[in-house]
Amino acid sequence: MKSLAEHEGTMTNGGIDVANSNGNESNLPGATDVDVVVVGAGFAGLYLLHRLRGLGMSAQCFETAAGVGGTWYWNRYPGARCDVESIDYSYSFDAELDEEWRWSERYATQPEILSYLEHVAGRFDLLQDIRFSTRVEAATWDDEQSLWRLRTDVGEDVACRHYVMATGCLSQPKTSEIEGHGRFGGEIYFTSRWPHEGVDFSGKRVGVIGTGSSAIQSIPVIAKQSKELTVFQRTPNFSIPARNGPDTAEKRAAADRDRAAYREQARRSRAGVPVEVAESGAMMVSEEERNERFEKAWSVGGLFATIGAFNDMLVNLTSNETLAEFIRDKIRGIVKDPVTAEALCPTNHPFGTKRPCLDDNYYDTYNQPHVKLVDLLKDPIQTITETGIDTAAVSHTFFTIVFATGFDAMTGAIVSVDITGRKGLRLADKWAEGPKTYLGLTTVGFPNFFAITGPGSPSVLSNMAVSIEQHVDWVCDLLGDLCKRGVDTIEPTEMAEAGWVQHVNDYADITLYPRANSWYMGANVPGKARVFLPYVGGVGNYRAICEEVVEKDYLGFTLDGEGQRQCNDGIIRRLQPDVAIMLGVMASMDLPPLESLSVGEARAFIAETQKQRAPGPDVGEIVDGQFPGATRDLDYRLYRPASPGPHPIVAYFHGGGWVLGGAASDDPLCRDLCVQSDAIIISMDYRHAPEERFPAAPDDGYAAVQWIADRAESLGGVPGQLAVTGWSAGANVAAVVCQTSRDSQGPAIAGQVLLTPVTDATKALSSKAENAEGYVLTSTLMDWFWDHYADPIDRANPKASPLRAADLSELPPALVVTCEFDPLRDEGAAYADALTAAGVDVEHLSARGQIHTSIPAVDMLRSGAYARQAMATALKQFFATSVSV
Ligand code: NA7
Repeated sequence: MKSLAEHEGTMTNGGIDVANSNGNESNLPGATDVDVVVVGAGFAGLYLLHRLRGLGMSAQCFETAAGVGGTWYWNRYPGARCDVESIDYSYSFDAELDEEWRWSERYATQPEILSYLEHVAGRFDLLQDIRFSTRVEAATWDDEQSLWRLRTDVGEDVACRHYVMATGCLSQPKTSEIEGHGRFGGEIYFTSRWPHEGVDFSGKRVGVIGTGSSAIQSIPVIAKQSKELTVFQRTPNFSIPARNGPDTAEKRAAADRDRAAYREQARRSRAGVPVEVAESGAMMVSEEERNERFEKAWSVGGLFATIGAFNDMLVNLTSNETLAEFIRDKIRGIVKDPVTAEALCPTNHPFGTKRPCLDDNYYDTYNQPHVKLVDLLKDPIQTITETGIDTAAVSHTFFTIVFATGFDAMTGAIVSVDITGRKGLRLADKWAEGPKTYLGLTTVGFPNFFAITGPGSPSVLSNMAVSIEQHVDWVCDLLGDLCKRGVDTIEPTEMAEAGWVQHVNDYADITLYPRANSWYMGANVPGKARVFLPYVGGVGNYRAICEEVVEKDYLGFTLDGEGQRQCNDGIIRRLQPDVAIMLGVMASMDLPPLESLSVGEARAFIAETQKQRAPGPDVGEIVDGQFPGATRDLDYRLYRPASPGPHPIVAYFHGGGWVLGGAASDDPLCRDLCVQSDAIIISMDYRHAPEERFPAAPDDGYAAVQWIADRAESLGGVPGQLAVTGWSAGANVAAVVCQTSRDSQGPAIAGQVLLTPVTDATKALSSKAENAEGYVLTSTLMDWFWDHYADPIDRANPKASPLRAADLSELPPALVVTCEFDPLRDEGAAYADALTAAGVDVEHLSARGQIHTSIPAVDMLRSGAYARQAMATALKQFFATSVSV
């Protein structure tokens, strides 16, 4: 290994030769010692060095440890293994390496993984560029010279153009917050910093604190040696049998058949592992089939078989609970003492929202007479003493205490270096309320700084080997490109970063993950911001995003070089993630545009798709009936809450462009509104175009509210407590009904909730052009609806375009919901503004990232739940302030 000071001759600096430097010379203006400094010599650091060398860039790696391996250097505790199969958890960048290295087990042990990494370091001659036993303590951006100045713990200063933290996600041990930590007179070990010579537990009384992965792997091994073992458990964890052994023949065959294709499949997969993706949710099959699939997953073992048994484990609480209970039953079946078994059963978080563990006889270990579990929820630790651990009830005496208490995950290692960016901004301060990154790779204020598998990237929710390679490739391709272009600095923009942070949170929020106090949420470290740290959108999807950023010429980045500056500002993902997934599925189905069908075909198509939808939540009662419309009888469907009545009544008008749909077509939304508002929802049909054109629909709508008002009591309602709501064309009907009722001294309407209403056919508002295509309701489809519904001359009539009414005063209070990617967005917003200007009490909810059809998709799109909740809340408020008669 050559030290920096020993380097001679010239080095490249972004393609420009500069004098090499050492010591003080590195402080010469603009002089860099190396192009890139890499911190960490684990999986990421090693591959980085290899790639940078290939680019002809000079690089220096600093590593605190005395050898390569990163987390696999430090985590040497007994039983330490990876929880991803080794066939997958290995490099793919070199076909020969991939071919020549054979793992001895399905899940390799820590020594085997470490020897693999040592082999890689030797095979690619990487050691010469790594400075071991050297920690980077501080890094400061020199804005004048556009370079980073680093200081190591041996007092060395290094200047570099680019600075890459390859420090891993789980490498900074969590400091112990347990009182009395320093007092213990016996042996203390941390699973994350295990002695190289190993630990002999023979004949000893041992206490283990923690029941995460490290504990669950080491406890069965420690139990074999120790005289007595006491495990202190704060939160029981789900653990699945690893079923370790040789690779399964099936897996080996799949990998060997076409290794390149196998690796590519992993890169485009959800978690970085090529597995079959289940197509159904757990509640879509019978209980028998569900249990069969769980049994199969249990017998195969491993994380992916279990989590992948159904496609909704991490988004649907009911589905998740079936698996959670299946595992709890397994625990009860294995552990003989019922009190211990029950204490080991996790109940405070859904399966998978804390990292599930893989074990080798973990639960069975508690059947051994010398192994005991202390349930800290019942008997918490008070202090560590000179001789052991005092809980509230018992003084435990130990010879050895093992801390398996985890890590300051994802951000801990990065901010443990004192990193200062532009204008003296410290990264630790910037991230105090939670990390803010663009793509999990870069952060505003810190030019030329990259974090491999940083917060906001798939990282710990994926096979790290795949995610590391992807990040390293992305960074190195970028550096090569910047070098060619003569760009000196790259930095994300505020807008891009804020958009990415939002997208990461949006994704987390449609899953169950935020429900657990996990290290994914930063919840294991006292005082750490509670923010979901990794990106849950999946490895393949994330890779496509990173590729798109480059295709769009570094969207969201500012690039600066001599005489050049480029900034393609923007946000890479703005749609709500579940909406984007739904649009992707629809696109893959290659459905015909509705407007290309005849009206009959379009109605049949909609009816068919509705049959395939889940119904939405249960209500107390559903009654179908008929009411007299303006000219003939029409259908209604009444949804009654389960709570005792009488209830206020809401007349609901369905969507469908005055052409499609019926009283039952918005069933899930009506059920949801009924449950959440505790009101009777009556979905009132109206005559449809083209058979019965304008003004048939609003005339029927008005007849509907008159009919309800006349018999509110017999319908189970509270007389005088009547509101209207509707979606799209139905919201248009609802808005017109309010105007008609005002003008005709009709029934008093307590309020109107208008979801993405049609309000004006005549104005060319920008949302029509912006969202003309791609978001289900296209501008051509809207034109098709209008053409069927109303002659051009009628469209300016306020009964067709309520925004054109001469007077909007004295109308009922309103909630108007508009969606960002909806051609109708601006006309809904204009109606809200016009109502406000007329003195009406209006709330306008602008739903970010939503499309015209997404809020009613109760059964599919969780991201719209808050808007549905707001609609129900508005209804409740209308009734709370209205006067019953
Ligand atoms: P984890 O999974 O964070 O587990 C740490 C365990 O230590 C967990 O059971 C914690 O309980 C427990 N803990 C932490 N602090 C305390 C205190 N003060 N008192 C009692 N118990 C405590 O870390 P691991 O090293 O096991 O695994 C990390 C990852 O590495 C793993 O997920 C795999 O991806 C590989 P808590 O749950 O916080 O109540």
